[in-house]
Amino acid sequence: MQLTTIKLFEITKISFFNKAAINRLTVANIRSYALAANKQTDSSIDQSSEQERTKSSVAEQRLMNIAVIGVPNAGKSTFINNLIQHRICPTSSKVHTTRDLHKAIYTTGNTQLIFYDTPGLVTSSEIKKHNLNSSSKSFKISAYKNALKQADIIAVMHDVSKAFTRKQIHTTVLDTLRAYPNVPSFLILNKIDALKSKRVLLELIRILTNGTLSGRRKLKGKSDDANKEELVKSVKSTENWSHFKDVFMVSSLTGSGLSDIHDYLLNMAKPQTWKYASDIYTDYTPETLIVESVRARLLDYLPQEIPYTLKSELEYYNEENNIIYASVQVLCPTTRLERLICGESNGRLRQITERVTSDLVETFGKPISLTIATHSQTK
Ligand SMILES: Nc1nc2c(ncn2[C@@H]2O[C@H](COP(=O)(O)OP(=O)(O)OP(=O)(O)O)[C@@H](O)[C@H]2O)c(=O)[nH]1
Ligand SMILES: [Mg+2]
Repeated sequence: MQLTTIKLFEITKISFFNKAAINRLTVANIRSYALAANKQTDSSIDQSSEQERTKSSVAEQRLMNIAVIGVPNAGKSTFINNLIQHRICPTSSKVHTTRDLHKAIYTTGNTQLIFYDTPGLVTSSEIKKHNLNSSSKSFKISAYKNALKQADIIAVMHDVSKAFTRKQIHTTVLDTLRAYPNVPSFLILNKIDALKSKRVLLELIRILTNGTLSGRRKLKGKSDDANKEELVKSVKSTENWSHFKDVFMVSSLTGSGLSDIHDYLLNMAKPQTWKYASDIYTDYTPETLIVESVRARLLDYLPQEIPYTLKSELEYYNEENNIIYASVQVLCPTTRLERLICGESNGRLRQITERVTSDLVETFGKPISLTIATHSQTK
């Protein structure tokens, strides 16, 4: 293939203020581009039929606002990306990947679904541990409030892979549900692929819904009065939530069970004018998406708390002939950390740059030439 003759990597080192060095790694990721180009040819047919399908008169339009909430790392962003089959929300294996309220907009047929990807709520000790700024907690709470004010329904994402926490809906999530009693909610048991036995799921549903679904307690072999008494007791001693409308069991990673939620949400959408044009898929600017995608992969590739000490900033952004050119600078507190990020012969930085580039090709559906530059603030 002709494209293979094009140079894949270009690494230059330049000096910076005598003391520090900026280490640059550019990846014009031709392989991802070729993949995307193939995908685009295949999907160009889909896109034109999609456009036909999304030509919907205002009178027929339906809308649904879905706030996706849960503790950090529960899989909220992965869930949204895989449900709508478009990488819009940056994800990573570490907590606090999503830092701000972010909308993913999905339009199909006459229906628009707006997903509010929220940052996981945190306690004060977590703020300290992950080097989040002191206003993070109130900032996150206000992001939650904004999402919930707009929401027609709340999707509670619950990670069932963690044995220590899976029997309890986190107090921050319960507090949020209590604060918005009029907004219906449903529970998503996520990461079921990580369970050795699925038998535990039925018991978990019973525990997490306090034995109820839509407030109806299902107690076999008891009189109505006994049932009522139990229900009152359970609401009083509530450890979990008695008012979920529905429960789904999914693996957001493999996609198992997601089509049921897709159809469920489409069916529930109410007649209402769309908030966005059918070709808009996010409220983030491309610049923010690029910086957040770099940050997410730094979280993935670097050990423990190190990535939380880094700051990523956009240096350059331009789009020419349908190709995105972008440069992101990663500020490292010490040269030791800078060396760690770059790895031997810049190997790690190259891997990170390649990975972010391929993420962004999926996001934008067009080629991107990305430079990641590191800059250490001290010697
Ligand atoms: N095994 C498994 N892993 C999953 C699943 N869903 C998400 N993950 C992983 O869980 C990690 C966290 O996923 P995210 O989508 O970033 O989680 P989040 O809830 O958005 O996290 P924050 O943005 O930090 O609040 C990633 O490594 C995902 O690959 C799943 O169904 N199964
Ligand atoms: Mg997230």
